[in-house]
Amino acid sequence: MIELNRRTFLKGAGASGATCALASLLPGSLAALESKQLKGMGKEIASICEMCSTRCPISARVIEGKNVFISGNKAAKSFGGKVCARGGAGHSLLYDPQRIVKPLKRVGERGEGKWAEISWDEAYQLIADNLTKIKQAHGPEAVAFSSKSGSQEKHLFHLATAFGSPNTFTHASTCPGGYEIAAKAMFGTKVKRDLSNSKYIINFGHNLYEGINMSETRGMMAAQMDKGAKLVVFEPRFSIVADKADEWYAIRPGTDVAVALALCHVLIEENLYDKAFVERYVEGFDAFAAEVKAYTPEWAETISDVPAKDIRRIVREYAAKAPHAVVDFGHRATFTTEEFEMRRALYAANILIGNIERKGGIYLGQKPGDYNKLAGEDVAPVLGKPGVKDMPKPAAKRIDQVEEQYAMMWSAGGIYQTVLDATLSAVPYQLHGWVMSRTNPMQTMTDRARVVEALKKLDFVAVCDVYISETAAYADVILPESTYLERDEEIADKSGKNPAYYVRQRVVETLSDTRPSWQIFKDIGHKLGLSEFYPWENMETLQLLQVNRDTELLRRIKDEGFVSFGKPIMLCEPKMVAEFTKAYANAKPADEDGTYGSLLSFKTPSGKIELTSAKVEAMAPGRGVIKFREVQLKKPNELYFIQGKVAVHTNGATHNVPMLANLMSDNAVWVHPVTAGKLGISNGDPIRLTSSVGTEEGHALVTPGIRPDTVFAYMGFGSKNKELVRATGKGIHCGNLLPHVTAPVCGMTVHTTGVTLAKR
Ligand SMILES: Nc1nc2c(c(=O)[nH]1)N[C@H]1C(S)=C(S)[C@@H](COP(=O)(O)OP(=O)(O)OC[C@H]3O[C@@H](n4cnc5c(=O)[nH]c(N)nc54)[C@H](O)[C@@H]3O)O[C@H]1N2
Ligand SMILES: Nc1nc2c(c(=O)[nH]1)N[C@H]1C(S)=C(S)[C@@H](COP(=O)(O)OP(=O)(O)OC[C@H]3O[C@@H](n4cnc5c(=O)[nH]c(N)nc54)[C@H](O)[C@@H]3O)O[C@H]1N2
Ligand code: SF4
Ligand SMILES: [Mo]
Repeated sequence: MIELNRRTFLKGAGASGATCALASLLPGSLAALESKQLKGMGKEIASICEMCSTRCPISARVIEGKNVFISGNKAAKSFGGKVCARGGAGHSLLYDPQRIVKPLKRVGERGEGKWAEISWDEAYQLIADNLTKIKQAHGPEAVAFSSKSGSQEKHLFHLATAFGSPNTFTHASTCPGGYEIAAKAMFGTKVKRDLSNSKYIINFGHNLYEGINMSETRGMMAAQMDKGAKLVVFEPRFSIVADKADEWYAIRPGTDVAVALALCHVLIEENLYDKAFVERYVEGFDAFAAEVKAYTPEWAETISDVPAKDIRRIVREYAAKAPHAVVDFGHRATFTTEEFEMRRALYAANILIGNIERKGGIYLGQKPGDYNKLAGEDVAPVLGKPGVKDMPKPAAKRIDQVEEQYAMMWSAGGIYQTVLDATLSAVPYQLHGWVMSRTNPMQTMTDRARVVEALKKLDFVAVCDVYISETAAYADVILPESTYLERDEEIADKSGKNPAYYVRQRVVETLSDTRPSWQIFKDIGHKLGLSEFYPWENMETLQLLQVNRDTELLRRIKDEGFVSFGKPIMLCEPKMVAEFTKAYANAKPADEDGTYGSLLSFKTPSGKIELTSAKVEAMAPGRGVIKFREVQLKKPNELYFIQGKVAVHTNGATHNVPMLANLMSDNAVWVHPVTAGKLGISNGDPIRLTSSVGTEEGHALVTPGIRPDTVFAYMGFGSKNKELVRATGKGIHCGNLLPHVTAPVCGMTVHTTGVTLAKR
């Protein structure tokens, strides 16, 4: 048994800081070469990035068994054949000597940092013994299972269901839940934005030039740079998107809903909305129009500080570009407790100009089966869905009570933070165990202290990660997953306007003693005596079942990495429909107006877009119609504390990756000069932020690029876990300042709060 402590981790870790640069990764004889000269050497393997959950298609160059360079897969055109800085740093994670490469068992107190390396079999046994003990004493529902969405989630949740627990959670309630649920309420499904073809983009705090999604980021760049699209940004600070915008308005945090409703008010008042579209496709317009009558731009100005005359002018400009214009519905939907109303108001401003299934607007996307039906022939293969029939249905109710309170929350996503309520307050019943993968709630859930308390109280905690994350530091067992560059996963559907598939495949041989999630959770299933739920052998078997044993297709997807089928189609774009019907002889005939407008329908109770929803009204009385409600995000004497992504890091995940830690390891707190002046704070001064739940110490970045009543920090920094040595204690820990709050209807956590600022 060896004890791992900070020194052991550092030992041999010559590659802290920047030293995991290209040269140190290369086989000796190649070390002197520049990256450009590597072209044509070794081989390129197509796969999928996992430096963030955008999962862009990549091409990884491997020379003498080592991955030396990662670029975008050129077959995936909308991604521009590029990766972002984080995607380009994948091998820095892969070859980081501080990665965990052996299962670890806690040998000290929780969080004390004393670990012993154990074998996989011992780790599985430990987990199986503890889970069985909990199941026998309290029922299987007393164990929660959580994972960021993706392949890991599928395998972990399969285990949860086989084990009998209904309590499965993704990151949904900390990120996309708000806009996904709003879309479900209005369109009956998730929707996508066609930024690259947009002529006018209105953006409420979607910082795509730092919160990167390669396809959308490049789409917006193309719209702005190549096609002259106008971009208007509402953001409390001068973010990179604000910097690249034609107009920036420093909106008061949490008041976006007022401006969005005022946009709708002007569209209706000035008759700028698309009446024919509304008539044909929209349910509940009258009730909505009656409600937004009160939401004048002058009213919105008093709430948001956005000038009324600008709101009116922007609406006119936006309507003039309709339907090839869009109000971006954002991504991280955690600004306030009124996310459900805000995101619905943003969708409403799109619906009113009839930009649905139009270029530069919003679209629903084409799945292979539906696409084939439209084309009248099998253009794209339809993948099989390997699964197990007759999975047991867990007997207990979920701890987040999605069935009653939050009926619209994706049942798989759930209200993640209720794990804390169930653990600490037995609401609605007591949890005893938590198994998690690829999630770091200590950084990302809010109220760090409460997460620590919960982890200390549980009988058993198992974490699967690539590092000893802040959360993993409190586990009983840590399972080291192989990085994405070392593992195979299922083929994934990446369809947009036309069907597409891509696949993650191993780029290099697995280093040391790590395993992929699918194997880890399958092995644990066997140890728990649940073998009947695992009729498949390995990932290859699963992939073969997916392609219905069409090995040719599997080979093609693996070789090309990203394979798209057919022509892009948007149902209400006459030109696209004309090209589509020309290409496919048996295609459904177009309507008289040359579109597929008659095929556009929605999976809502009325079959229309529900601007007002009886279903929502029944579920949450008073919320059927989109309404403004005042929220209190801070006390009068406090400053708003807001956060955002930085281009070179991912959430609470990459701060220990050598190349990225070297690029940025600290997050100064943005403070307006007037606010700083009043408090005697100069640029670079040590400062302290105090909220209702925590205190953080850092440094000030004095800048006019933020509202005087607001402070900002990039998230994910300031780890308090000593094993994450390149990140420990550097900067402000955002999650430690945020109280535990759950928004109604959508169940979102809230990442805005009040703080006081002082010089240290
Ligand atoms: N204060 C504050 N909190 C926030 C946000 C904010 O802006 N401010 N943003 C929210 C948003 S938008 C999101 S999406 C969430 C994200 O929060 P999480 O869902 O917790 O996800 P990440 O922080 O991206 O990564 C979690 C863990 O995955 C590990 N990991 C990386 N690769 C792998 C792998 O291949 N296998 C395994 N098993 N583990 C891996 C990382 O080491 C890390 O510990 O945070 C939310 N929380
Ligand atoms: N480089 C990088 N790219 C990423 C990620 C990453 O961690 N790093 N994470 C990925 C993930 S998980 C996600 S969800 C997306 C997130 O993408 P975004 O949603 O764009 O991400 P954020 O930076 O969290 O938030 C956007 C902006 O909202 C502003 N803001 C805060 N409060 C308010 C408010 O009340 N109103 C308005 N209008 N603006 C406000 C912040 O200042 C910030 O600039 O990015 C993805 N891409
Ligand atoms: S946005 Fe960057 S880090 Fe995220 S998947 Fe794409 S290339 Fe990788
Ligand atoms: Mo996110």
